[in-house]
Amino acid sequence: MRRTFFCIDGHTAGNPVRLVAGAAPLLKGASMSERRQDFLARFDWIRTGLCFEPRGHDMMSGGFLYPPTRKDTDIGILFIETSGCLPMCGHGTIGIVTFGLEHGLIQPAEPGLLRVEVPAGVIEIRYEQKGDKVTAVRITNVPSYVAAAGIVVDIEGIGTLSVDVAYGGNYYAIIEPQGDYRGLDDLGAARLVELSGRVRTAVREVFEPVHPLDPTIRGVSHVLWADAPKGDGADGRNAVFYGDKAIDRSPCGTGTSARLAHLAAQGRLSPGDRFVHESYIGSRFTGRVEATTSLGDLPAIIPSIEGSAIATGFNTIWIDDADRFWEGFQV
Ligand code: PYC
Repeated sequence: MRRTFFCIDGHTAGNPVRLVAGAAPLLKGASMSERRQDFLARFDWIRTGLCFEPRGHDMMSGGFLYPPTRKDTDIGILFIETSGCLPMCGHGTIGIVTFGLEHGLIQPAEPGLLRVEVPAGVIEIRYEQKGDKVTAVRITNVPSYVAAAGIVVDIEGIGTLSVDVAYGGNYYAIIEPQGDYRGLDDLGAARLVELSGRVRTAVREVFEPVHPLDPTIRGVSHVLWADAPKGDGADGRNAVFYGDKAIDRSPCGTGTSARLAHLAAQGRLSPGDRFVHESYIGSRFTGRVEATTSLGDLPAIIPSIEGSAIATGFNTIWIDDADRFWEGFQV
């Protein structure tokens, strides 16, 4: 049997986005969070087939558009990525919304504004369009908060680190320069990948964050190495690790949201403050602390992130069970 997926490929600030515009499976569930669980249980081969080698690579991510389950939203997004189906993905949303608008797959009721249902909740999008090009997308993201501070882990190859855990749509282990972590330029990408895997395992052994309103969102999935900015006009730099081998080429939307919550909790940012975040390759998102709020009993912020995406082409991909690697593979 062969299944054909019509995709629009591109990138947001350098990180890949594959919008799967055809052949989205029909999902069960009364919310995008429930549909995410259904997809993982019954259709995960689509994710691995489209994201893993030989059709994808270590950084591959993207998503499907769905009719939303809520009347107060315009569209739903289900994210796919090498590590699973993320509750929320910032660079993915910027790419999916850009390609969807540019190719007529999203028809907004009010130009410039969209409310989008994602597994992590409802986000608001404001975008700018010039002719047929979407030039900027700003996401007002889900409430973001610090789940733990000062978790001490001993990591082979870099020693003792104090790690904080913050949520911005996914849970991040955040590491500021300290001890033998002197900054990103001190560690090459290969070392970052190796150390990040160890950090994530060590943190998972001692702490499992659980989202106060949706217990299906749990556990540290990403590692964010924070650093001082490199370029003029930026406020910070990061390298975000996800999956098993990926360093985000973008400044990472949910990572930037988690970092904003982290800096706000430490009194280093206040509502209204902007924070220009540079990625490992020097691309940028503009973050902002929009407001303070609460999540369950916990203090939280509403962050926004702004960036842009570029479509690079159409890609019609087959998954054929005559292919030994129909489900994809990772090495
Ligand atoms: O932009 O939120 C993001 C993201 C998550 C994983 C990779 N990028």
